[in-house]
Amino acid sequence: MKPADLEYAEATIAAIATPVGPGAIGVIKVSGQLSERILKRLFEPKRPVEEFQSHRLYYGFIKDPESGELVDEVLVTLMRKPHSYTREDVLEIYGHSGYLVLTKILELVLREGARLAEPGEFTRRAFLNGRIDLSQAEALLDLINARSEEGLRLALNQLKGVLAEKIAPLRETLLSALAVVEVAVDFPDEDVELLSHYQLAEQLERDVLSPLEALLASYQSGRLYREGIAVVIAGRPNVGKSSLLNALLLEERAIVTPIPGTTRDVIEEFANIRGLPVRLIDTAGLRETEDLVEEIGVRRAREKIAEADVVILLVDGSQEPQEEDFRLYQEIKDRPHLIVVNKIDIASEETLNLWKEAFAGEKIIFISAKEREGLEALAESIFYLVTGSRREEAPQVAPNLRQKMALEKAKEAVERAIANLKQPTVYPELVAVDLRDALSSLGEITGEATTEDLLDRIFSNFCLGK
Ligand SMILES: Nc1nc2c(ncn2[C@@H]2O[C@H](COP(=O)(O)OP(=O)(O)OP(=O)(O)O)[C@@H](O)[C@H]2O)c(=O)[nH]1
Ligand SMILES: [Mg+2]
Repeated sequence: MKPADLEYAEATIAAIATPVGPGAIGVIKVSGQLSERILKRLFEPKRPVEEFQSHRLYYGFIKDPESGELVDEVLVTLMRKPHSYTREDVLEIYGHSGYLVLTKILELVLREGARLAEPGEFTRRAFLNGRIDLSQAEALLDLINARSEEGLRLALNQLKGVLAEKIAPLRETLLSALAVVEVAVDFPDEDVELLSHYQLAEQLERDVLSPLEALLASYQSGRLYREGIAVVIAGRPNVGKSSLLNALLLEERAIVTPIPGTTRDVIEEFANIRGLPVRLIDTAGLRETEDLVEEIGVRRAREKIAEADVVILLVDGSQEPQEEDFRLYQEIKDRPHLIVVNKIDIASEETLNLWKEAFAGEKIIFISAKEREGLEALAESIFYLVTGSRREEAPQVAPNLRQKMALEKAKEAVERAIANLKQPTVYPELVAVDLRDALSSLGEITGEATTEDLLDRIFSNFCLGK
């Protein structure tokens, strides 16, 4: 939020809340104390209304109060505080979607005293007014951006407050430990040790440190489901990379021809592999080339390989292994990779055996992109390569990067407290500092302890009208 003054923060805000373009309905959202006045000024109900009731739909027209011009036929609803998204009075106007109509209504709303909302400002108010915690606000973003069923499930869990629920008992334990330590600080001469230092350290280990470690572990697997993974298909020209991309996508996305060097740029599309959002990347066939365009394509392909979570080295099973295949293998062998032998529908037993020998010790998957054979096995191998185990399921919660960093800070502080408590001479002041650090780091996750900067950073990722 730019101007930090109160007036700015308390102003009535408005935005178009639906994607602008031709569609069935478009929604204008208004939040703040002017909502009802704006409604009364702009809305002409079909049947006279004495007093607008909360959460009721009214049918009528939006009319410019100055010119008397009719702007749109609409439904409106007023949601009185605190029973609304932002916990302020919220007005929603459902008009016909169309750029001109919606901007016209928005202009009228602004003329009546509202100001344009910033991205995420409605949600920010929901947070500032205590309706949701910060992790729930972030979950809304995840929800909107979810690319897979699992990602959606994780976002919904977080929206329900699962992460905050898991953190609450940790805070409780830290607070009671802090109370014990502070008694020792305040009454150094009293010999009332409620818990021995060692017991306190053990309690922190059991009730705070290990749950923190478990949450941190869920970051890694959660990230896979939330953000997805990048899988690059690499290989010599003409081995069937684009065919494989199309087969996995179930659509003819990339051009396929028998001419080597068909693909000259990087092609990326999202696919879903066992609930994992996967960015599939088809690349230019890797070879030495005189062609400038192709050469740039080859360079881009190498960049993509460097960033990939998984590299598929695709080879042509209908031909014998070639020098170039081995050179490429050297390039990718230190990255998470799969050797995939294509065109088994036209390959002879002999050449397939040559490939088995050539890559003995490697996991080899045999497929035919053309006949769509072996694709299940390939999907399975990709899944296990990134999730690391056969049994791994998506975790219940998946902290995002910001939350993970706060968890790490909390963990380090708790570790310091534990180490201090295990010293022969314990300085309770020092332990108290560490415990308070841990508490404030955990507070950052749910938003008990935040800064304007942090809020700006988080909410600016939202779209307008959210
Ligand atoms: N028989 C058979 N032919 C295949 C298979 N996969 C691809 N092809 C054929 O191989 C040729 C090259 O396929 P592409 O998918 O364009 O190969 P590419 O690796 O993308 O080639 P570049 O973009 O030039 O590097 C085309 O004629 C495909 O029809 C397969 O599984 N079996
Ligand atoms: Mg291609």
